[in-house]
Amino acid sequence: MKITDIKVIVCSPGRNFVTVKIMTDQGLYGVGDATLNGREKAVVAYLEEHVIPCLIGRDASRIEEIWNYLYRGAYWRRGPVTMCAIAGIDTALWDIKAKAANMPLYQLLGGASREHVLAYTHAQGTDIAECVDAVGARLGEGFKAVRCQTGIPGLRDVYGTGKYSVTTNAAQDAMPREESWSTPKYLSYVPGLFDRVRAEFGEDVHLLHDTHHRLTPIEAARLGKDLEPYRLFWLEDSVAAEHQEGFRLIRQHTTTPLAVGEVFNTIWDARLLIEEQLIDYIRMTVVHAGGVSAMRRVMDFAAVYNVRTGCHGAMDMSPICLGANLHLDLWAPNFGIQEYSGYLPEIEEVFPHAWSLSEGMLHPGDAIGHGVDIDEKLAKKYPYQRAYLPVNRLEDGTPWHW
Ligand code: EZ4
Ligand code: CO
Repeated sequence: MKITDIKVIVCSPGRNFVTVKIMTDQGLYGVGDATLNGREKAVVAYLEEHVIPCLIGRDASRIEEIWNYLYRGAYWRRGPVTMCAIAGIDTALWDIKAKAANMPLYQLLGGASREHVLAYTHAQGTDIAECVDAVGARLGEGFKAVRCQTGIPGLRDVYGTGKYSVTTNAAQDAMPREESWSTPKYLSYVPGLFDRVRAEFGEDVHLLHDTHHRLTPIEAARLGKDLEPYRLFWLEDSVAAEHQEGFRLIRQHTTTPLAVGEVFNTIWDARLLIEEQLIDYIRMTVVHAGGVSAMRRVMDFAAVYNVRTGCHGAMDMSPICLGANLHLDLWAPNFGIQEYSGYLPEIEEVFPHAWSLSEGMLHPGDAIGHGVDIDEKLAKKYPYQRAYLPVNRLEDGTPWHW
């Protein structure tokens, strides 16, 4: 089966998405997500200028060979732009292979290990009281696991909260919006949130929290200890993980489970963390990891060390990425949880999908392939809009981790 054409489709049904569509001479086609939030056009150029010309006429069934050709052949390896481009191609090729086999993708991977996959969603508020109400609302929708984020008194626009929250709506800024941060204020306020949420909703609900890379290892260790009484499902991205060794210190001090990895692009970004069992959940996801082939390898490697999966699934991962990820989740022996922040209705219309959510559980569906498509005609109605993620500063103006 030969690749005859590859299209890169950019659309913005509330937020930008980059989609790869691969056509073959057998009439089968596949789609993959290549969205890199805030740097979308860099991936488009990488694909159109550098990747697609090399793939026309090739055998679409040789996924592993094409992955390695793109990864090793570029010489300049790794990095989010490269790996999102490879992911778009790889995911589309798996879609084609599963369609050719007349199977849902999870069957090709080895079949289902479970009936459905546990999802967690987001609750947020500008303060503790607002967040507690939001948790109640999410539980009312049937979710069994909720990520809780609160604003901090005295700080304007804190990550994951407020009306501009990138995690709960599609807010896109034409120029980078500035948020603010104070680690001392955060560390003294946040334990009170979990105290209130546990008091209100009891022990049955799984609670998660995202620190978005802002602490040092010793600060993360203190937060982990302070949160131990509330038995979190995980504490996410407590430190920036370029320095993987930093997790040794956190690990020595707290039994709060740790998750990291949504900004990782390759298995090597997580190697030490997994081998030394410094984390409990690996957050990598299909689009940023380099596709289904790469994500399967990460999941298997993690399984060897008792590290479970907790794949990134905020709104900027398109419904195609989520769909592909759900097939891996259903298969992975070491599945932990899947993030699901939900989508705007316009996004769901542009990306018709077989996956579904019921009572806080997700299932990829039994359509052949990965079960997600793009309505190209509808996508045309939503042209690309330049958009940035926010940036972050300490109160004295110092640029800080966002
Ligand atoms: O900030 O996907 O856990 N979820 C997150 C996300 C990320 C966005 C960045 O594009 O941290 O909300
Ligand atoms: Co996160």
